[in-house]
Amino acid sequence: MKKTTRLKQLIRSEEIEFLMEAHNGLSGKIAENCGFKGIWASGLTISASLGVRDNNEASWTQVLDVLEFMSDATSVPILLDGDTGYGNFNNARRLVKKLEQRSIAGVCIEDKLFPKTNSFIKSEMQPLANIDEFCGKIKAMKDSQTDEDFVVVARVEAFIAGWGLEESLQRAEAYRQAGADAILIHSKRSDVTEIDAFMKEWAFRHPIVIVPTKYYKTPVDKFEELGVSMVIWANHNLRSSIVAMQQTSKQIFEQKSLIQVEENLATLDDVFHLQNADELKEAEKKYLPAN
Ligand code: SPV
Ligand code: MG
Repeated sequence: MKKTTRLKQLIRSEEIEFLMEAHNGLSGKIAENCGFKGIWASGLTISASLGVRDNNEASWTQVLDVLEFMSDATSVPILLDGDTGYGNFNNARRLVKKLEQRSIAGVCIEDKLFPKTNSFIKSEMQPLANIDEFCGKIKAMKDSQTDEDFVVVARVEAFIAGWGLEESLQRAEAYRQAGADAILIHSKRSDVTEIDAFMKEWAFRHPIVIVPTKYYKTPVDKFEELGVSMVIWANHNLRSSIVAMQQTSKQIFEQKSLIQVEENLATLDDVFHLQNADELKEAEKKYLPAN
């Protein structure tokens, strides 16, 4: 089945589904090997892993290069965090074309202005996109996809920017009518109250995606009860790798020895396995001269 069709099915399925964050081919493979049915290519973690900020400092073609590795390394669908679409409707529809060429299953765009700022930094000062302009962007993206199952998720940042329920609902409904396949409603509260209120008013109109980074203490049962379609664990592979790398670097630096760290690391065989080294061994037998 096509990756696009798979993602569309996940979003529309009766059951709650989960996407795991990845930011390169390796983390994508790890997420897939653990059983995740789809991957969130996070703007925050791709930028952080490149050593830059989540302010569109990495160009969109640099992000595409990362995605190409991620897509080649995995077989589950990838939903790209496409920020604001990297410009106006014209930039966003060209993005769709380039994502389709790389077998990326869908893209999420948020209703802020380019260059964006991460939702958890100075969020109340962040200007939102004009609703009509954003709807035009969604329509242009949907009109330009050549695969009918390519997914466009529209992300509402109204709660993040300090607007209330009414503004969030108005935007979500406008984006639904513009043709978005799902709405991502984001909240920076440490409890689920905004999402709860939104879901009750929304009343199962269209699939809803959430990112519970800040309200992580809320059990998944609650999201199910509210009728959430998809949950994104948005940055946890990157954050866990930061802790692991900091500990390892520190230990090796201080001890000038590998003795203490060795047993806590993935083995080299683990690395070769993740790189699918065995396949190359087999191919060499088949394609290289025998002597
Ligand atoms: C990301 O993972 O880059 C996101 C989610 O957009 S958040 O960081 O919560 O804004
Ligand atoms: Mg992001």
